[in-house]
Amino acid sequence: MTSKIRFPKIKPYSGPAGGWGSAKSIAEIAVREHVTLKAPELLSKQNKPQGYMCVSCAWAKPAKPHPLEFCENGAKATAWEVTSRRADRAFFDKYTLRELELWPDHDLEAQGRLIHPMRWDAATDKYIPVAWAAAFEEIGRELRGLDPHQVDFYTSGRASLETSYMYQLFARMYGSNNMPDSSNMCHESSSAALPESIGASVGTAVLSDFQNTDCIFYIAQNVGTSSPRLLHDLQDAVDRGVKIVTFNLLRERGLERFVNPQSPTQMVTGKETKISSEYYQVKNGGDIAALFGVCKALIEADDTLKASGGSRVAGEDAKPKDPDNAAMVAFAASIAAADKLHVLDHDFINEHTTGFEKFAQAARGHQWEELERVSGLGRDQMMQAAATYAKSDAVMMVYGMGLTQQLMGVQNVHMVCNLALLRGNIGKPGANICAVRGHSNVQGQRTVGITEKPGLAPLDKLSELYGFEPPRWTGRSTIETCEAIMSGQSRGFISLGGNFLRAVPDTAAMEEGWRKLGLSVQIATKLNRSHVVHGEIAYLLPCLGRIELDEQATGPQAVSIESSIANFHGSRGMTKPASTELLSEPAIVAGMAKATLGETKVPWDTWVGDYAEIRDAIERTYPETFKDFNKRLFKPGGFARALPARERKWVTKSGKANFLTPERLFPEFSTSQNADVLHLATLRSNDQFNTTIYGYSDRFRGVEGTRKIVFMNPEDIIRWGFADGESVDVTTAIDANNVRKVTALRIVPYDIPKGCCGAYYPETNPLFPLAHHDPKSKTPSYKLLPVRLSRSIEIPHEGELRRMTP
Ligand SMILES: Nc1nc2c(c(=O)[nH]1)N[C@H]1C(S)=C(S)[C@@H](COP(=O)(O)OP(=O)(O)OC[C@H]3O[C@@H](n4cnc5c(=O)[nH]c(N)nc54)[C@H](O)[C@@H]3O)O[C@H]1N2
Ligand SMILES: Nc1nc2c(c(=O)[nH]1)N[C@H]1C(S)=C(S)[C@@H](COP(=O)(O)OP(=O)(O)OC[C@H]3O[C@@H](n4cnc5c(=O)[nH]c(N)nc54)[C@H](O)[C@@H]3O)O[C@H]1N2
Ligand SMILES: [Mo]
Repeated sequence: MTSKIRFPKIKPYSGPAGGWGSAKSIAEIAVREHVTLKAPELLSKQNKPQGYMCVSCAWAKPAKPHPLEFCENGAKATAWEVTSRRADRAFFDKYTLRELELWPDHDLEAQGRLIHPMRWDAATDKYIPVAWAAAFEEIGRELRGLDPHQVDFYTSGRASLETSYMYQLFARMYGSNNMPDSSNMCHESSSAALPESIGASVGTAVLSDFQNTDCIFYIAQNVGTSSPRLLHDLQDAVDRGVKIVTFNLLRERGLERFVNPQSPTQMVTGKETKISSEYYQVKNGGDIAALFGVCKALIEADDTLKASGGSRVAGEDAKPKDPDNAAMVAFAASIAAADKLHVLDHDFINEHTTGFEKFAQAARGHQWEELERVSGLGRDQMMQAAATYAKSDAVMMVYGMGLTQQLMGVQNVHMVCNLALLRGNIGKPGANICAVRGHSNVQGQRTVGITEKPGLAPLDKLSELYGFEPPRWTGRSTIETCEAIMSGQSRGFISLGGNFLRAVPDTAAMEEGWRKLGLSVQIATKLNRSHVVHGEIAYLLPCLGRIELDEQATGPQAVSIESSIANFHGSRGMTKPASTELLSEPAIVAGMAKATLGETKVPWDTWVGDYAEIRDAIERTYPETFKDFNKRLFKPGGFARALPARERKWVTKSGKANFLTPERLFPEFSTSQNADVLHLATLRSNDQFNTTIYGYSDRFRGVEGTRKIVFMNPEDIIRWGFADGESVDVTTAIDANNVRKVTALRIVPYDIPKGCCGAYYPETNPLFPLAHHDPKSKTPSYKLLPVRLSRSIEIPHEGELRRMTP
């Protein structure tokens, strides 16, 4: 292929999400990956019972799927995996790793599938093929030479339940609980907050809630790009008259309007579905204030009604904060008329919750001016959202990374629960919390024991089943692993998928520590930066992808995953593997385990020969959750995991659902004295899956040909004397002694609240200090970082140079 320079093209996108733009994009990627012929047949099996489960996002797979149960981004992910491109021997012969270090993420992965196991050769600085047995032997020897505290076992959320179960067992039998996971950077704030609030470790929503709901609060999630199949559920809901109340930093196209590419009528007529009935553009980090505003309106309306003798509040004597306030009286009256006087569900609050009074006092205490300043929303907007909420019987709370990747991520999630609890919106049809998960099996990995927290894994059971003493110490999560790598405490890093070095914060500094690892082992499908920067002994072990046929001793195997709504699904690979030299992930884990641990009670070979045996082992370990696992593997719609909170059984310390009052509205650092500080949120384009950059087109945001941009409010651009298209350097405005900088981003004027800016992940990850994370969940604050912009001496990026080799 010839070199191609694509100059950036930046202009607002006027089309809907979905529609012909989506169809065209799918066609383009199929051509690009040379998979045109097999694509249509393959895609018809995506997310279907007896088919394969999409390798992109974790959204639910319905029991009655659409004829084509995939989206534009799912199709891209499929094409990217079944591509006919190969990163083959000739490629690795040609380039040293130092040369490959200069390549952009896109170009590394675009070489295609990895096809041989390889070891880094110091003399030539190249990856050269190695036999699997020799690789396992050396990895085992090296691991045995290390203290288990010095080794980290990372998992990216794609690996199956079967692989993940084997992997955690291997790590624990080796003696380590150091199991950092992509989830630590993702929904860990949910995993920390939901158990405290409602005694569930995951969201409580089921698919049928979308059919029974009256209103959906849609917070901080970009449905059109990150989980497009969910748009079908939203579209159906809108068609039934359901209100969608959106809180987002940006006006995301998928949350505005949608043309269903699978509806011939919509495609031909171009009829669009308007998704959000109310759209609130909140400042990043402003959700606690925004939701407090909604809660305050409800609580004070309830107070007002009570004061006027119109309500029935049991055993409680709250005074309206501002009884003379005509606006509140009118507001209360307007809701009460619709709602037969029940602004709050006091029966639910009394029977099922603790902490209401403290929370209500806090809500009354926050002044509207303060809530407006922090959230960026007007009082009237928060009251409007409150009115819509109060007039709806069953309300769902759907949310994503804009809430979890925050310094106050855990409290953000508490706040979502608080709002739900005010009107009993948990554990009834059409209500519930829906945490939209990212990677296709990230939730399931936790369910089968991938965790650094010994208290969350069934250690006694593992000990009983496999006759070993599992480590009881608390292992490292992602941030702690980064610290250990930087300080040299971590000596060995095993990676089950993912691209750790690009996904974590402070990437430039991290790379220096990473090079000092004694051993780095990467199990992967495609080449990425975490492979070209490497430890002293480095292995790159290529594995089968989920879509590929996995033949073992007893025949073709299936694997399983858990979706966003806690349903388990079997998945059958179907395409011819990219190479005969690939091993499956279970086989690679077993190979390393045997070589490291020697003789154990675990029948590794039997498991690899028949994955049903692994599922039996999972069932023995978790008899309730995985009852009849093999029998139910292909149940249409999946089989559900029991979640007591769905039945209003609260597995919390208090035995109730808890109102948990955020200690403040906004994290500690203050912007008021720092007039020149902007708050950066990192974003995904419509043409990437995490660190996998499919291409340079963010269609919905009108950016084509480059990712080196920063979205700014037009007034901010003028106020600071910048110009549209100008090149700026971005520095972190936290620690003056340790300046982190990303250079030459092109300014793109955008509909984003003043004081906020947006830029792409992972290009801006060098800006994030490791310490800039939620203290409880340790989730990096990727959606809120104070930064400064200055004119750059480098010219603005002229589009990405694509250096594709033939
Ligand atoms: N195509 C595609 N699909 C994906 C992925 C991908 O990269 N590409 N990644 C997968 C993974 S691992 C994950 S975790 C999910 C991520 O999916 P999402 O949860 O959608 O995460 P993001 O795309 O990072 O952005 C979330 C949204 O939050 C908004 N936002 C930012 N800050 C704030 C804030 O402070 N408040 C509010 N209210 N909104 C804010 C942004 O404008 C954006 O619309 O998607 C999964 N699916
Ligand atoms: N600034 C910023 N940083 C972020 C985020 C953000 O929003 N902003 N989001 C965070 C989030 S939510 C997440 S989940 C993390 C993602 O972090 P990771 O999960 O570590 O990263 P991915 O980009 O998903 O990993 C891509 C690589 O996975 C490998 N791979 C793909 N398929 C398979 C497979 O089937 N098996 C194996 N073994 N390997 C495979 C390929 O080699 C590919 O290069 O990033 C986090 N980092
Ligand atoms: Mo994620």
